[in-house]
Amino acid sequence: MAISMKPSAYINKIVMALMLAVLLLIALVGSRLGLFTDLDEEPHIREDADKIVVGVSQLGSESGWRSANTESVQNALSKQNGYFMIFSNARQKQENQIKAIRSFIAQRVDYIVFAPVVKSGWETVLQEAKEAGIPVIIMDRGVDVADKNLYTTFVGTDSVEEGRRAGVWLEEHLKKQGKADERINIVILKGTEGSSAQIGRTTGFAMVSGKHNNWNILGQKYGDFTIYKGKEVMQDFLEMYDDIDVVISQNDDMTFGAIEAIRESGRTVGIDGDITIISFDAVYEALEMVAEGIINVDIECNPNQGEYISEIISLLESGQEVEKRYYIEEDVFTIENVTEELLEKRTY
Ligand code: GYE
Repeated sequence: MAISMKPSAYINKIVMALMLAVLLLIALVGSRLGLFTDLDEEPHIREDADKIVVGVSQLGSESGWRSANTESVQNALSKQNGYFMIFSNARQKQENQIKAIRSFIAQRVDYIVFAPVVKSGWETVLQEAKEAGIPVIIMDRGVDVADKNLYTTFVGTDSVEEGRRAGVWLEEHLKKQGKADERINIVILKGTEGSSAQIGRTTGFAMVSGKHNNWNILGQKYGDFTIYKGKEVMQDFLEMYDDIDVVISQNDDMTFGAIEAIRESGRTVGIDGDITIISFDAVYEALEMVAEGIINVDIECNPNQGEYISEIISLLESGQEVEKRYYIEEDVFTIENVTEELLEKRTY
């Protein structure tokens, strides 16, 4: 007796056979296109064999300056310029940066660029990059390592010099006002604890303030380079001291917050105000406030570091030597030199 199949079982068999055929086809086409290779292994080699692969670890997005810095790097290391960039934002955490750098090493990038959130604690991961033979370009903030061969070069700003410039400006300002010998009460809003920008600016300013016994530093607190923290710290200072003459705020974002707090307390700022404001960075909005006499002086810190990085990579690509350190040119802005023309050119 012939075994006859039920119609539904028959259909099931046909469907299975069809599915198998489709899977086989996908496998065939997929392997031709290289879709099934292990993604952890050299993901860039296939698509971007002709590009220079750069892993960039940015420390966060705390300030206007930082956004401009990120944009500068992204513009310089673009596809059109021959780069394949892998970008990672560490959100202010050193452990995130270490993880990102390790993943760049695992992906065997050609270069690593990173802006270290703090100065110390990089030896191990830099050693790993060195052993993998990957050149490391440190951007913006510095690192504190005994063996300078752990990285290839540094591109950034001289934060000690920036701090010193703030001190020198105050010295001259007080002289002009005939207050060189008066007691001057100062508060300092410091950036991220342990960052080279904070340490450098504090050290540079102290080099000048240390020479003046009449400069009385009432307090110094960390404001993390953010508007929010800057305002909070300034509110604390205003509650504690009612005779503040000068605010040194280590970046523009904290300055914006501090000015808000001062105004809310009923006091005034700037050239004709109760409190002298010294800021750092010189982003567009802050320069407008300098032009209006709200901020007395802004010590420039230049975030346009991307071009320098791509130039350094070009040198390294052609086997040339690079310097150990590149400082970017910077200015000091007061109401005297913030012109319409300068504001028009300012892109950040
Ligand atoms: O001044 C500040 C930023 O590291 C120089 O970091 C940089 C500083 C900059 O958040 O705005």
